[in-house]
Amino acid sequence: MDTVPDPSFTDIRWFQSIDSTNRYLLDEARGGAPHGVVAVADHQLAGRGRLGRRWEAPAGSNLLVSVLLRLGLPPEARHLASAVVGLAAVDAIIAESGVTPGIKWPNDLLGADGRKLAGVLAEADLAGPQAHGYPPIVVGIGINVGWPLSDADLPGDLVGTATSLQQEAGRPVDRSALLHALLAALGPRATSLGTPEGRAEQASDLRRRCVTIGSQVRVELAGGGFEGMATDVTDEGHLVVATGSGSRTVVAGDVLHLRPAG
Ligand code: BT5
Repeated sequence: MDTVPDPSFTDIRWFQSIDSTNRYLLDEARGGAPHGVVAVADHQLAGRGRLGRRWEAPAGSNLLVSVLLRLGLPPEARHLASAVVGLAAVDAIIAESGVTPGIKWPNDLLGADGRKLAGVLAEADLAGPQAHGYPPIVVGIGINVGWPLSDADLPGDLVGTATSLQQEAGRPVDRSALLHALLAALGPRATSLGTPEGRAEQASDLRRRCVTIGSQVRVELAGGGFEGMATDVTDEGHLVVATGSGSRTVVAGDVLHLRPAG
């Protein structure tokens, strides 16, 4: 049987320097850009994390990439849009470096000892113009490829918390090969979000990779936090946490691993 090439993620715009690849694609989306546009940067002047935090990466060292998604995704399953980018990154990292990262819910990729290897930021413009039928979701991922090489590279607040593929694999990893492997893995994963069966499959992959399940966690929410044992990820990609007073499902929030699984 002939294989049909997936047309997604072939419009790759690579910048030497830009403020933020997420900001760029959100603006492009407002101008009507279609599903599948990719922005990559050698250096970001204002790389952003969640909740106004900063994403650090020296010029030319790490993979900084965002994708514009327009998916027929029910609003309650929106978390899966960022999950498939994390899952595609795991696929690519395994293929290109031999390292197998775990996923910390909602979206961090962790090295073997729990240090952060990558972070994902999803930003939706649900009120913006719905060009091409679906609202835009921009998902950006920063993967530490060549930086940090050791704790000596890190600013004080990140010492002991961040790692890189080069540290984990013990050899340099090619950023461009990693990007192409990520986009190749993302095509079919993003397409599968269009059906309930496909979404269940992606949620199942997330469950398999998620090292938060089985961990004692503290969940930080806008109005306060709570502690419990993370027990599952739902088919919408939400985290289930067992507490002394019953099970709670977390749709969005920051999670701290108090005692890791196993
Ligand atoms: C994230 O936020 O982890 C999302 C990071 C997304 C970055 C990508 S790069 C391409 C695209 N364009 C953008 O502008 N952003 C996206 P969060 O969970 O809030 O984590 C941020 C926190 O991680 C910071 O406050 C630091 O403590 C820490 N951090 C910053 N840079 C790091 C790095 N390179 N490695 C590990 N930890 C880092």
